[in-house]
Amino acid sequence: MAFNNKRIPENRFFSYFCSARIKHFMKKVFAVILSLALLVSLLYYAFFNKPVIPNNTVTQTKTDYITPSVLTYSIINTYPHDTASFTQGLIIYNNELYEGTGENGHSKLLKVDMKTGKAEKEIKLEDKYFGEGITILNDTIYQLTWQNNVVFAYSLKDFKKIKEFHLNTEGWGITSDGKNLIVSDGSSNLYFYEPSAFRLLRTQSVTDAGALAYNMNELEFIDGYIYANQWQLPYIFKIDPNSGQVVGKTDLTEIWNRIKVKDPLADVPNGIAYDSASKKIYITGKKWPELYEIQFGK
Ligand SMILES: [Ca+2]
Repeated sequence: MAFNNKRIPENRFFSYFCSARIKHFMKKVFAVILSLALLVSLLYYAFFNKPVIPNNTVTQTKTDYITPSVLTYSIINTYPHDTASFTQGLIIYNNELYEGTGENGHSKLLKVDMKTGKAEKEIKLEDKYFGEGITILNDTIYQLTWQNNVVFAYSLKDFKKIKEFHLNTEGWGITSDGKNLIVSDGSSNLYFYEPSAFRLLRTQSVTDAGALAYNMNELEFIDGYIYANQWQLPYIFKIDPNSGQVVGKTDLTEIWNRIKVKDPLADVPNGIAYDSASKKIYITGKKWPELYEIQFGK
């Protein structure tokens, strides 16, 4: 029979059967070994494998930084403010209010009667200059310009220009710690200058909860700290001048909203002045119709 001719001989059939069983058995053994190897590897990595750190590698450690406290404030008094003034600098010196304003063609240095908001004395800058922050140290008024790289120094009594200094950066805000001048340029840096030659002494970066703080604008030195408006935002930073850390933050949103209702053309908050004799603090903004005496809470 054709069928019989194709039958596997018994010895060959036995050999084939055994071979198939061995293959099947070997596959099982291999699968078990593979599973065990995988399990051992996982256990090893889980319990014994630690990262190897070379001796000269500095591990990343958490930087010690201060989380700024919330500085509340209350309005003590309200005064009129000239809405033509694009306020860039505000200072009280010998119980008198001085203001520096910006915009090409409108930049001024003013002595202002706080009760009326009117200028008692003023000079206008040449149209090419965009005025910025002002401060007064030893009866000399310093006025920054934005991108003109010039700082003007005036005599306090008659606003007569007595010096000009070159500034490498943009000029935004300026204040004094009673010895040196401190300047902001809209970046995260504060620059400390020796006043007689406007020589740069040091640069201090400012950090807010460990991150660089940007757009610091008008400045005021109050009892050992630098206060700074943050441009386009409602915040005033309280900065430790030695570490550059923001230690406190005030949110002027409520007062800014109030101003915008009074005058839709009112621009950003900008302007902090401190009367060290009376311990009074004043704030205003660009083209704001009002200037406020405020008191910080704790
Ligand atoms: Ca100021």
